[in-house]
Amino acid sequence: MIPTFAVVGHPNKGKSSIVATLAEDERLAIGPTPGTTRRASAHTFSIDGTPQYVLVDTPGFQRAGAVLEWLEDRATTASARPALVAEFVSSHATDERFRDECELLRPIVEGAGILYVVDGSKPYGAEYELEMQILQWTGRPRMALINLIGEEDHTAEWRQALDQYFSIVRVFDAVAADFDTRVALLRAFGELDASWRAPLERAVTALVEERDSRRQKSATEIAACLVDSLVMTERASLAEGAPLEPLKAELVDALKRKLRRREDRCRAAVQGFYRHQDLAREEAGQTLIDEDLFTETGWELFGLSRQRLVITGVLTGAVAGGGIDLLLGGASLALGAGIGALIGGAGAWLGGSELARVRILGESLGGQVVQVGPVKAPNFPWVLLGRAWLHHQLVAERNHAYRDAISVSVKGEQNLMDMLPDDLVRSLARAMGQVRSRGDDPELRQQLVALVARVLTRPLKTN
Ligand SMILES: Nc1nc2c(ncn2[C@@H]2O[C@H](COP(=O)(O)OP(=O)(O)OP(=O)(O)O)[C@@H](O)[C@H]2O)c(=O)[nH]1
Ligand SMILES: [Mg+2]
Repeated sequence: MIPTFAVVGHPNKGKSSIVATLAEDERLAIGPTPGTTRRASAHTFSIDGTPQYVLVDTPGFQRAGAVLEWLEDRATTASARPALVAEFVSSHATDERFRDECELLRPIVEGAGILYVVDGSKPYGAEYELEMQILQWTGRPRMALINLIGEEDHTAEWRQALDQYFSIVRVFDAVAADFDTRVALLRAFGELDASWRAPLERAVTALVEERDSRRQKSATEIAACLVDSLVMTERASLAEGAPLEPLKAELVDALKRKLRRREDRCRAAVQGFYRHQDLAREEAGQTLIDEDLFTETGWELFGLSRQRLVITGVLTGAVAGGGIDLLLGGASLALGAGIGALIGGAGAWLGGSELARVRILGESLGGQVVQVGPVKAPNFPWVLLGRAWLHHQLVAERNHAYRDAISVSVKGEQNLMDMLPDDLVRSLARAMGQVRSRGDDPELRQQLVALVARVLTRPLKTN
């Protein structure tokens, strides 16, 4: 049988949040009012279609005192207790007063392990003792999870009480727990019952492999987005005698829209790999991740700094074509005064009207064909990659219990891509330069995938 755990406790203590995080379910109902969950529901966590474990979300205890009274009235020997709990459930199946208790006890009676959830930011109280006693009566393997919903920390007093009823007591923050904490918790589940150890070890292995595979898939998607964006153009025919300017501006706008859509598709795909399809981004555009692809602030934050572009030879194309050292005196230029002049002001930085190449492709029937693109601004692929890196990290590290919109700021507000080591920047620059000069080809894509994967494994400091 697949290891199955019923997540139980007082109302509003984060039971559903724990199920959402461990089962990676972004749609499970979580809410600030007690009683959000009304029915027990089983959530199977599968990887590649193979079920790994099941978590049963349940409503909270409502009438623990009355249940315990019923049990104690009929108590005989300790060994008869589990059967008595089962009898309680079967004899109250249609009793509305005990609906929540039946919902939460049924999966346990049917063989699930118990995960008892408490809020360690609230003081311990005697009322919880009744719940713990009922759970003890079931005789099932059980672990207590101290979730911290608020700021205060009453973990120590909780531990004293919980240790008496549960073989394992762990602190687990449903919203903020990182990957390693999650893995450690699964291993602890395996300690509850000998028959669960092997399947949960397999689940841990599968989860770690799955994380690598998600990162690899993301790298493939982001590399594809980079290539597509680097070769993207927009064309229209210019009627004979018509002025070039308005058409050119229209085409630049159309190209930008197309590039934004491509980036959106990339983000959607990455979110899909991590089962975060529904993730909303912060409204109003004031947060970094939602910054439009084509704004000067964005270009200052993501991408490489001007200095780094020059030092690494990216700007001059020297890494692709060779010769930066001859041309500019190499690293001696790094702190030189010439850099600003070389690269130009902020306008030239983003590209402005210069963002993309404009070409007249020759005569068509009624006039000429105008092509805008590909984007030639040097920092463009770096900005794209910086945005993708940040987005990937936010999605990859996000627990499924965390329901706020995605938002972030970056420490020090420095250029994101400057955090990469020089050799990686150079290799990326070479590959991007080749895409720019040669166009799309499968071998280049593969190179880029490997390089992007290296970027994605690097932790990005955010606050
Ligand atoms: N900050 C923080 N909030 C949490 C955490 N866990 C749960 N919450 C919040 O606490 C509230 C209750 O969470 P739920 O997961 O719905 O709790 P529940 O125990 O399933 O509640 P019922 O279904 O009503 O019994 C929600 O507003 C959650 O967002 C946590 O670890 N940290
Ligand atoms: Mg709930």
